[in-house]
Amino acid sequence: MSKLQSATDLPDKYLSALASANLQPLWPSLRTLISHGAPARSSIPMHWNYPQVRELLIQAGDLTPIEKAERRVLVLCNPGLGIDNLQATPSIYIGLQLILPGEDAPNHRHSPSAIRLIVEGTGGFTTVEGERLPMEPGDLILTPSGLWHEHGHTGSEPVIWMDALDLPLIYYLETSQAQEAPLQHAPIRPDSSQTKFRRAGLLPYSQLHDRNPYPMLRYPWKEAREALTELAGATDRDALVQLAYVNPITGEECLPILGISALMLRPGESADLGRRTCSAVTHVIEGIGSSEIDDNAFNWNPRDITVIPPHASCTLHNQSSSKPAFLLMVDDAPLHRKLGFYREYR
Ligand code: 1HN
Repeated sequence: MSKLQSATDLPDKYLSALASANLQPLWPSLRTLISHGAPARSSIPMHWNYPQVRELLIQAGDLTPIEKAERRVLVLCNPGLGIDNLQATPSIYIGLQLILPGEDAPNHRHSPSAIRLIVEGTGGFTTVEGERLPMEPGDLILTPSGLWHEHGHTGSEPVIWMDALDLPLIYYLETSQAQEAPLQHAPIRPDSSQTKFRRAGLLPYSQLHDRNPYPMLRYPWKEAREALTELAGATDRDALVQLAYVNPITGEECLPILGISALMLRPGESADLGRRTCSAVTHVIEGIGSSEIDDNAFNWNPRDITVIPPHASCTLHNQSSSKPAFLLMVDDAPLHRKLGFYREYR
């Protein structure tokens, strides 16, 4: 592969003539833009200990009234991408959000899609398009692009959840926008995970011809944990125990860009995830362990959050020899699959 000319090899006069005409030569940047071998990468493996973030988030509860924040969130920023850019990975935004008893986070909708994973506390709820979704630790709640959503809290302790949004990408596309509306006082419907989609393999008959793109918005952890435990019993020791969260009607991923899955590591298990083209973020629902991501090793405890950059190698270890560990994974694999270059390799 021949070395290409760099900009400094060109006469200054020529370079300033190009710049004043809003032109750039391609060839000095070509090898970075389409890197041969591994892609150019700025994001780095990262890890946040939950107690440290929690302490600062609880302080925000004293410092910033909900009316002055709309959403009281601390954003987990990957320094490789510049901490002002609010990116955990190139495409994934991650925040930890606090709501205190009696507070309302007002109703709005926006073009980015969000998922929420409840981290601690009970009594919180999100209302999405008139459907009231209770928040119990470990539950997953979707607020897809364009759906009205608001949060409330009728319990007595702080409620904290992890938000994951496809915001970096939507913002980059210059199409991130929101609208506000009064709180949803309409009759509150119960959550469809408990009514219409109670069992895998059984659908309300009308859904065969009347398809809602986002039929189920809450995935209770109690059910996902049971399903993982059953799956572990039917999975070879050397295979991953992993469940994808999908649309119960189509079986496809829940959201267009972000993918969600839950992993169980059996006692003492090490799982080599290899390398994937996509980026990912893991959140520990239960258990203790460690993640080796390229040359970094992070020990984790419940509620910690770890970033796996695109193309990084990743091996997960459950450090308990008696208890399983459970991780939630958010990634941008659905987008990579749609773009036709999703790949897993070693
Ligand atoms: C948002 O709407 C929420 O609804 C949380 O709770 C975090 C981050 C960026 C943009 C919109 C929410 C957000 C957000």
